[in-house]
Amino acid sequence: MRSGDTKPSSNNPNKRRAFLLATGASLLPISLIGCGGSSSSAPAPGAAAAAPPADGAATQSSRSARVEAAQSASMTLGPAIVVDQFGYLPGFDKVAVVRNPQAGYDAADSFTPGTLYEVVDAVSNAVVYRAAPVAWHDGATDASSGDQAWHVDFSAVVAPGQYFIRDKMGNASSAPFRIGADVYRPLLRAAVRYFYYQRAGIAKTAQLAGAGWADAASHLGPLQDRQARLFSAPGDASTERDVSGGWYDAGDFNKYTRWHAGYLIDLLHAFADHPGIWGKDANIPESGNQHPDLLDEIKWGMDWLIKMQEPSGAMLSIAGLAHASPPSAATGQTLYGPPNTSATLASAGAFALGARVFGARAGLASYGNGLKIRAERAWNWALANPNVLFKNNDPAYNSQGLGAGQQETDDYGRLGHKLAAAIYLYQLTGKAVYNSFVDAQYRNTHLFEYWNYVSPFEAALQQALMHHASLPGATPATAAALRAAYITGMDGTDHWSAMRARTDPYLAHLQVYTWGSNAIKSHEGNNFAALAQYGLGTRGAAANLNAASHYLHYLHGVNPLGKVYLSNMGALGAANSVDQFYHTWFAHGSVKWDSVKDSTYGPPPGFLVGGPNPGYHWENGCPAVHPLCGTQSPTPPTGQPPQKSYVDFNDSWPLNSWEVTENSNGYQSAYIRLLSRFVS
Ligand SMILES: [Ca+2]
Ligand SMILES: [Ca+2]
Repeated sequence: MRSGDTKPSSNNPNKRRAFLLATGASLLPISLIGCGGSSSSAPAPGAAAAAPPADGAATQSSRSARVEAAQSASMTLGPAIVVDQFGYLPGFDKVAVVRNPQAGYDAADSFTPGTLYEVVDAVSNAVVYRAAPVAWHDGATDASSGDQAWHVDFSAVVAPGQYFIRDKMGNASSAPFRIGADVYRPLLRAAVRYFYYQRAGIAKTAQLAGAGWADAASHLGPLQDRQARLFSAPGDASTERDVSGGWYDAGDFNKYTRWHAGYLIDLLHAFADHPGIWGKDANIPESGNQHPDLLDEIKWGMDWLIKMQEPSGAMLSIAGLAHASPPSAATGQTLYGPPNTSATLASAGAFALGARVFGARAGLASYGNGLKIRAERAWNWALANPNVLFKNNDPAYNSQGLGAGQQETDDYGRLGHKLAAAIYLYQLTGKAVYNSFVDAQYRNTHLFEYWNYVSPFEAALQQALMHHASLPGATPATAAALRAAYITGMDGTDHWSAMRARTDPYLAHLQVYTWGSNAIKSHEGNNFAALAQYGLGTRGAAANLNAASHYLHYLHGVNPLGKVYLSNMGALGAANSVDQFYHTWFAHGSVKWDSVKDSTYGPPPGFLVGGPNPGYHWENGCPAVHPLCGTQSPTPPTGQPPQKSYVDFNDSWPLNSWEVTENSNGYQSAYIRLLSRFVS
């Protein structure tokens, strides 16, 4: 940190909030495509979005007819009792949340819990456990959710089976759920299969993708990914190069190098931390080979990153792709952006970590060695070219229309990527130069500059730093300082203090809800889990993993909507999962893919959506700018307590549903990392 800077007080919430929002804004991809693109006959504008969310009752599940019959008549806009709809691990905490809405779209609902709750075996109908609900914060209404809440702790139930929670007097029941050691394994498979659907440049066969989502290889036509040209020279064949493969970034199909490198690092950590849990049964093209399918998927992504590297070591910044539904129908030209330092530093880290992970696998040693050479080449180019910027979609760079989200970052962002690259390169090569860089720079991270504040918005950097502290060769003083800072930070206001105080009635506190809040929930779960992973602090692994598990349960239904924030999970046991979300392929108005309920197929299972976003707003200029605005900004998500700022909708401009529901490979990799900690 520059000496003489005036630092905000450590307990100044406004400064801290500004910091969070600023860092969040620089890290979250933003997708803006398809202005006015819907050709379908529009329903009453906004009508779909304004409709209440699906009843939490188990309408998709015939096996739970008994549960449905027991739903309280007084709750029509949402469930009264919310649980993890996939279930719980036997030895872990289990807390159902009972809710009485006070504010938000369901404020007209009310629920008064009875004095006795029962855990019921869904097969035998036997009551296996009884507990009294405990009022959250003496009956207060929580501002983040707009709800009064009660907790029913049934952690004592450990026998594998299928259950539901029943309010004996209130005539309400939860969705059914399982208890078992394997409850999350099918989810992990679905979450990994997400990346197969996101692949560019490969045919998705009916056998692998399912008949509803089969599609020819996308973006392989004339002047597309195999003949991509520099964005500023679209008519110049001499700039052509092959940028085929990789993954569509989110609901948009562009491929952003810096972000892509980050996805690879997250997935490589997930794989390397628990190498034995990954199946070979994901039903992807490589499911028949000797490698776990997640590793195959990572290699698919790594192969694309390789294509983006120039002989100098520099990394091309972005590939901008055409859009259509299905993806194979896109015929427009592919253009790429020039190299920039940030993408090159991020890729140096991904190549280095990949070199270690792939290099240790039988049959992939030479692939790993190639990645090692690429990592050092990228590092050296970035050292010699430390400030090469490129902003896509920016008039200052004459790059309007190239990509959607802004892949470029700032000085601090580059420092973070450089630190991560140095850490992974040091582990890979043992060269002192990388270790010295970490020693010289680690105190310039926000973890130190902001009084040991651990931020879920800086998960990738914090993850790299804790990884560094675990390396046998790390400088002892550096490793000790990193560990101490992280422990202090995680003890603080927004982490263990909030968990201990049950600041959030849904037990997954976030200081702020932003665009992509479900990713931030995943990161925060991973923040707690890192304490267990690296043996940090005094609480022990079980306590830290229990804390992390509440963030997983939030994403699986322990939230004010009682919603599983993954798409189309009815067949995998969810009573109420995401019906539709913003994605170019699974587009609003599509007869085949718009929604699970109203289309032939809907979207595939397993896509994590962005989540509640109180910053959502319809297009500036609405309602005058276009009839599709309707008369008011869709409510919800508009005008709600933060945790209720959500509805399943996928309307494009001018309703801009991407701010709430769009998926992202970054959200998905964070979720996979969290989920994998609970699969054995
Ligand atoms: Ca495989
Ligand atoms: Ca729709």
